[in-house]
Amino acid sequence: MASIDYSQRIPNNVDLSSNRRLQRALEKWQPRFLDWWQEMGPEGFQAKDVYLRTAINTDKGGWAHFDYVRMPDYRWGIFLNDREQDRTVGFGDHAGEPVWQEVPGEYRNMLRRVIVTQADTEPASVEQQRYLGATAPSLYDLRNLFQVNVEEGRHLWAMVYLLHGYFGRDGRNEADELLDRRAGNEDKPRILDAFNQRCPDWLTFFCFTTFTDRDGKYQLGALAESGFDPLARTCRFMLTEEAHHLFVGETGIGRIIQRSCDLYKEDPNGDVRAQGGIDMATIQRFVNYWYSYSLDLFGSEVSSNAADFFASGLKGRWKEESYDDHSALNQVHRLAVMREGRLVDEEVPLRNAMNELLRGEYRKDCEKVVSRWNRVIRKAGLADTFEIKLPSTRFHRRQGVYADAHFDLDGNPISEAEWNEQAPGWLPSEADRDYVASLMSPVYEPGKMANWIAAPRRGINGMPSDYVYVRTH
Ligand code: BYC
Ligand code: FE
Ligand code: FE
Repeated sequence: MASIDYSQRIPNNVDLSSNRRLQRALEKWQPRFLDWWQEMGPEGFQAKDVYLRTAINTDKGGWAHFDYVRMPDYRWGIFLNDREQDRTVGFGDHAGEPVWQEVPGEYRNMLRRVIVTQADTEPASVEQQRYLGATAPSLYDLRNLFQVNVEEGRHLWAMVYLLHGYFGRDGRNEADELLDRRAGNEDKPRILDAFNQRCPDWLTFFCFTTFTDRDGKYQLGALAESGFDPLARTCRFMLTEEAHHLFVGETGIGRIIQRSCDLYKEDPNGDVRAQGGIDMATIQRFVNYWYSYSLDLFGSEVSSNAADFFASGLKGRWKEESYDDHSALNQVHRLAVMREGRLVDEEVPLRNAMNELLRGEYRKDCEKVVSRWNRVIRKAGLADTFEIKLPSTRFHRRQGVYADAHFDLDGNPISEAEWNEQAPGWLPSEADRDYVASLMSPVYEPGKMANWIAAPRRGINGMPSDYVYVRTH
């Protein structure tokens, strides 16, 4: 069951050939996807051999096979984790009932919306990252970018399978629209804000894969709990792919910090920019920007949508099994809200605070990442000079209960005038972006690194660091 049938036009482990209607529908969507990939996927490298991993089965260890592949020949397919015997809904009003193998009619619209929202982010990120190949700091990084890109493409397949397989005609329409919207396009933007932001440089890319892909980890984790079993099973496998994206982000920023520390020590005045590196203050401003945009992806702190998702058994909490009570009724969550210009603590019913709970788990995870970055600084002997810090979850928010007010990095309310005065020191300025852009020249020589980033500790799949991860010519 877990092993994947690659003899089919659409590789899968769901016995697709036994459902001719679905197979035909997906085979009609496939060329549209490939057109989209050619048009909006990685620019300039479609004909190059890339050392990529492909899934061979969905078992825990050893699911990956590595080889040179041209990206358009990557075998995008449909891979679900195995079905669990006698699985029951783990939370909400249907806790204890058998999970659904078909869409429950009363929740159809809600479920479709969640799946479409999840799906929309996947192609969006590929679109945002499509020009980065032209400025890759090394072949190792170039390969990692493309690995992330093809897997986000596969995540789109994962969701489109659900739309085609379980939602009939409107599912097919949604699947088509997923290829029509465009990241950052004014007329047909992607659904969530972070996926309409520009990703023009590699500092941004590594912030995105650290913070925005990490929203993916937590959202997929919540959906992996779903009582709609096909969604739970597909998200579980997506999570195993996601881990690599987070690795790329965290180690990418870690290597920039490492290099920044080295250059700081080399320069007589500690001027990292004078040495062609990215100074810690700039890294911090990019972190502030992407962390806050990614916090927005969890939706409002107080949300009746979130309460409905939980009540219906469609979207659970992070590691739902770790809770004693799975109804989340007769409980409250305390949070600070703005009342007449001041922060006051209020209680909201726990079910309405599900977005905030998930955001809390996410924040804790981000803090661990930041402490690992600070370890790099400490090892360089610069702990007294530099520290990366996450801003308050109230800082620079566009969604939720803090969106209408201004807060400093510590989460204290400030006036609009104060905000306007301080924000340029807290968020990337045009000059920062121009400076970072000025460093972005490609390095395609095996084993060589751009000056602003340290070499990775090890290569991919046990390969040496000077391995030809992408055959650029
Ligand atoms: N931008 O009650 P509210 C990933 C909308 S990332 C724009 O606050 P709700 C990946 C919201 O849609 C994971 N609009 O929120 C990462 C609603 O609109 P409507 C993606 C936003 O519904 C990197 C209104 O505001 N997965 O996989 O409780 C690379 C009020 O809604 C935003 C998911 O998101 C925003 N940031 O929760 C590749 C999981 N936030 O309906 C991939 C599925 C909110 O009034 N999605 N709005 O028109 C969900 O579970 C929920 O839709 C959300 C929002 C958590 C996003
Ligand atoms: Fe994804
Ligand atoms: Fe991802």
